[in-house]
Amino acid sequence: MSCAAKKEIANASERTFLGLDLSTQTLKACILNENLKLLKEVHVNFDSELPEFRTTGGAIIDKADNRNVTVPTIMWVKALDMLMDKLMLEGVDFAKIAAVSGSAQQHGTVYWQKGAEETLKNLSSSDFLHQQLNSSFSVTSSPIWMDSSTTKQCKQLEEAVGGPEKLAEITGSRAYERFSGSQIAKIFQTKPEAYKNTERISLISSFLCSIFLGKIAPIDISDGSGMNLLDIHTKKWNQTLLDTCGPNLAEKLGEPVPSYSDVGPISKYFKERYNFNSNCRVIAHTGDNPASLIGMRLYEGWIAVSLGTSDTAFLWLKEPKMVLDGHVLCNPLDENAYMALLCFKNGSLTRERIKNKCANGSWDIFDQLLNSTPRGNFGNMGLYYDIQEILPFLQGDYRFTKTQATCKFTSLEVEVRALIEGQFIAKRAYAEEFGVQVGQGTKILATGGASQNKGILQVLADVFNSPVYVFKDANSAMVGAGYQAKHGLVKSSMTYEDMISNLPQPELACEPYHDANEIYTPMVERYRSIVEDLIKK
Ligand code: ADP
Ligand code: XUL
Repeated sequence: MSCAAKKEIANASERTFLGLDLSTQTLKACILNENLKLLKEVHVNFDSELPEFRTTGGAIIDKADNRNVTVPTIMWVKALDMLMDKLMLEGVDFAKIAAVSGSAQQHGTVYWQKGAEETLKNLSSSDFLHQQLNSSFSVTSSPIWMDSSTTKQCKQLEEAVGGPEKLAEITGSRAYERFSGSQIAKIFQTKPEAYKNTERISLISSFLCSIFLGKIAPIDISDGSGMNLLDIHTKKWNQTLLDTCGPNLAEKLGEPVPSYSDVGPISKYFKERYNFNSNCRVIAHTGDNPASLIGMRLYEGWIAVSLGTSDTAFLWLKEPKMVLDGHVLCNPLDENAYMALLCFKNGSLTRERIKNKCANGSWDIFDQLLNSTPRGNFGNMGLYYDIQEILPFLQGDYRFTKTQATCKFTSLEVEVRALIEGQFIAKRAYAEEFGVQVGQGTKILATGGASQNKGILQVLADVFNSPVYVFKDANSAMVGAGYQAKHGLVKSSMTYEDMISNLPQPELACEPYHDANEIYTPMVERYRSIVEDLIKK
């Protein structure tokens, strides 16, 4: 037994928790203390710190067919090596970490080559992870959530169970191109040899967990419900759907587990290389949206709006609700509950494009332009989809004056407001399908990179006719993973509510103007009819 193995983790008041978020553009990590206070935070940006992989916004979009979007899996491993070194440089005492959990961009899949689990178990602590895992992937580029190349496989999944409604009833969603089931089916159909050589398939979250665990980690039920394969009622894989994707898939996926499960001790590699304690536990990792739900401590009556690379909106659901536009996922905190999720692909990167075009690349100028136009934008509306959008399934820019379609707005400030209003009007329209009634005591909790922008938050408050709140520690997915690390460890003696009861409350950022409802309710109606017409074309 090594020295580290003999050591007890420091007493409860000194122990810490490690939370990670492998998001689209960065890998982030934080250290929380026993009271869940943020002690340290580090990150690795993929584009700027790992330029050899040539990603843009953390992804590689195929030039010949922009529906194919992937990431070299080994880039994430290399980013983890760098992240661990940064934590070390920050003086983190790894021996005090009592538990680790993580979150990751949802839906993307990792294909472990035959023999990879053996490699994971026997990693040498004197070398970097990326040097040792370089040939562990049977498919070297992981398809990620931005991919939309699997329309054919989506149809096959829906047909297998009797149509989109039936699939949504079973799995919480009709078939979506980025969901893992159709992505796995595409790999089986287009790279049968690679599929055959695949020992296990992980989600990006369970892949990250596997590295900490030193063996293949189970998929958690919350991220697992973003695959179109899991029965969200029984929390088991649906065999018909597995069979539609490829042979022996149950074996390759392994049994799903509740999101707060303690899945084992930290691996030998981390003990030897970083001096983690033998008693440090690894808690299942989950998707970034479920982790954000944990980090934002959502109560009933709240809607979370995350403004990251993708924009998402989510809420706690007591019961599943069948909708065709949107998703129902298993809840990461409570096995009997669910969460509703809406995802919009064209979030921050589209805002950045319009900022570069209209505001000289400056968020300050962008805000000045936004604030110089009135609510309702003189009746102008814009829909901007740089890449194939999910809700609605459209691509391209669409501009409308009060009366008709137009190819150009009269000024830069009108364009800026049209973008931001259009993005939030869409969120409200789809949220209403989940039964959300805006302005009826609803409160919005904003997070993600763009939630630091007051001008953008004011439009959010107005469109939803609801106050908008933010947390000081903006990265809710990373912090949520840290909370889950503690929750997974202490759940038998303490409820999640008790665990978070002393944390600071969210702060009010903006309130809606008195005329907000009058202006935006008709615009939501107009948005619905514009989208209906565009989809028919
Ligand atoms: P992800 O977790 O998906 O990688 P983040 O939540 O970290 O993304 O958000 C990153 C995005 O935040 C950037 O792409 C950037 O466009 C946006 N952002 C950063 N600062 C601002 C700002 N002041 N106003 C609007 N957007 C911002
Ligand atoms: C959710 C989705 C994205 C990713 C990346 O369905 O596709 O939000 O999780 O953040």
